[in-house]
Amino acid sequence: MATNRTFTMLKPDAVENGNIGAILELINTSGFRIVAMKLTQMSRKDAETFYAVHNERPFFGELVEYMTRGPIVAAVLEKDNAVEDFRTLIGATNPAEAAEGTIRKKYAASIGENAVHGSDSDENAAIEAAFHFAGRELF
Ligand code: FUP
Repeated sequence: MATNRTFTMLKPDAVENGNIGAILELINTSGFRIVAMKLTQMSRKDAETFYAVHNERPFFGELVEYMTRGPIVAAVLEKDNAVEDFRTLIGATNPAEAAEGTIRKKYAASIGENAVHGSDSDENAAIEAAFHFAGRELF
């Protein structure tokens, strides 16, 4: 059964470029409720664990460097059909292929530095939310 929550990170480039407010505005006006949120920084071990599925890929080292180089905003979002609708809102992994109006089209520089993360399944949304938040931090 589909759940109504997804997990997102506003990645280091989005924070560095001053885009936290604009991205949260888009998230809110697109109908998502913020259930949990914090500014935090991933350690190397955190990033290697979070992205373990990619650890054989050629870009893994750069991905870990990027995701650990500065603070991120981690958040849990709620909406009907949250995972799929949020993937639509963020756009394609490669911003060059992202649709007009999507977060990555507006704010991402490249496939490697693409401003925002969105869970790709209900199962991963639950795993990723639990990676960053304790149950009592969810509202
Ligand atoms: P997405 O689910 O859209 O965030 O994309 P993936 O899970 O496929 O990739 C996770 C992250 O790995 C991306 F956000 C950026 C990085 N990546 C690259 O740097 N190069 C690639 O070719 C694919 C992904």
